[in-house]
Amino acid sequence: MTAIAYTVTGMNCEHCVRSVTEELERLPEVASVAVDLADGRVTVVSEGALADGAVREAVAEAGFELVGRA
Ligand SMILES: [Cu+2]
Repeated sequence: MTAIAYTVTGMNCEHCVRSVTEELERLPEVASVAVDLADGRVTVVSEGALADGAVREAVAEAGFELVGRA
């Protein structure tokens, strides 16, 4: 298992958190997702390698922007 934290902008409520979490959980490699709303930090636990680009796309699909690794 690998945990990587990312900074995501635009989230401002629990609904945003749920949207981002659901999109990331669609990725087959993703085991779990934890979102710190106050810090805009999204921690993704994955099995094996997870491409930053795939995470960025999932976050964009939810309507938010991945700035980079936190
Ligand atoms: Cu929201």
